[in-house]
Amino acid sequence: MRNLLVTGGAGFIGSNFVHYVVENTDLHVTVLDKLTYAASREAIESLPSERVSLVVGDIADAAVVDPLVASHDAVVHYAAESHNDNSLNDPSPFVQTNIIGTFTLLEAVRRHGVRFHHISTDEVYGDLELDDPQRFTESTPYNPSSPYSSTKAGSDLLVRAWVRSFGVEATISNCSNNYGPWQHIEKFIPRQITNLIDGVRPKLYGAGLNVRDWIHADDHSSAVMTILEKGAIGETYLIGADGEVNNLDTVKLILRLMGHDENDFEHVTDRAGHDLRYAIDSTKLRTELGWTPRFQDFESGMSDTIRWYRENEAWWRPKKAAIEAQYAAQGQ
Ligand code: NAD
Ligand code: TDX
Repeated sequence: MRNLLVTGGAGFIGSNFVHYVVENTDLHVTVLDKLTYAASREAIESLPSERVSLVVGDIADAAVVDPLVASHDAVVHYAAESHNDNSLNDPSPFVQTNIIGTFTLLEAVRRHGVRFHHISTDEVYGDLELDDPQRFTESTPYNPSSPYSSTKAGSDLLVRAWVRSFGVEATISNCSNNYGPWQHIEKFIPRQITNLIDGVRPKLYGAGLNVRDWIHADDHSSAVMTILEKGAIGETYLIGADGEVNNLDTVKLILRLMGHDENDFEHVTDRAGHDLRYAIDSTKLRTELGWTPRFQDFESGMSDTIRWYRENEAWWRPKKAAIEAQYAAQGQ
């Protein structure tokens, strides 16, 4: 394997993976990214041009995808519409990119016999009760709740069928909630950090008892590289770092680390169909492939993330007013 095609490599997690590949391997990376509102060209432009090149294009455009796939040894597929709240306002780009885009890539890897790794989410499994002793495993039945998670579930099922019916050499990973640098400020953690920088109180959906299983984006990248190198074709691996925290405690942690009273937040309109709890059991990845996460301390990972948003205001500032206006229109 010498050349990787990374779709969505200008997004939050994809760009982190591109950095990981450059720092830890000799591989060349081609990023295929449509540069939607969620992309950051800046996230990858500091990387050496002899290691990373960017092709601006749509994963649902077969004329772009086919020759690119043909000239690479493996595809790592991050590109997606990724925000649940947006999917409630307009599901259409989610169906187009997450389902038709994945289908287009699968047809190309089928035609050219190229290795494929599909990036997905724990949200395909629906949600858990707060006191459920079981966490999600690779055999949990699919039960997605939102337009976003249902289109990710649809894309996972396409990958499984292309493996079984056409012998495509693919693996799938379903990861829990990521945090870290370059996450779009529409998402929970960066939204609250940038609100506080602006002197605005954090906004908690509903009572804030919803639990998310946080993992640092760097750990997601090391897990994906492990699966690419050692994963068994046709297998699914769940990626998680035992990071369950409810939203209320997360907001209190951010407030405390940024020097505010822990109770200085406000409750806002809840998300429709809001999943209660996600929790990943990553035993298979750890025991079969020997992966372990590096970031085990949420508080220090959060401190680093807060520092990053303080130091990179020039990147997020131009997006902030429009995002907040959109949320305000929804009572959020
Ligand atoms: P993101 O929204 O930050 O980035 C998505 C990237 O995909 C952007 O650069 C965007 O321009 C690109 N893109 C969108 N549509 C495209 C298209 N049609 N053609 C080409 N490029 C396109 O998303 P993220 O949070 O980095 O998530 C990346 C992947 O990881 C997604 O597949 C998502 O489902 C999955 N995932 C995310 C999380 C999380 O916590 N954010 C957790 C588990 C899995
Ligand atoms: O302002 C907010 N207040 C709030 O309480 C926002 C934006 C969110 N929330 C809540 C909703 C969720 O319970 O915080 C939690 C996290 O919200 P998001 O950052 O929107 O993430 P989530 O919906 O959990 O999905 C994320 O993890 C799984 C990613 O966006 C998905 O791409 C990934 O698949």
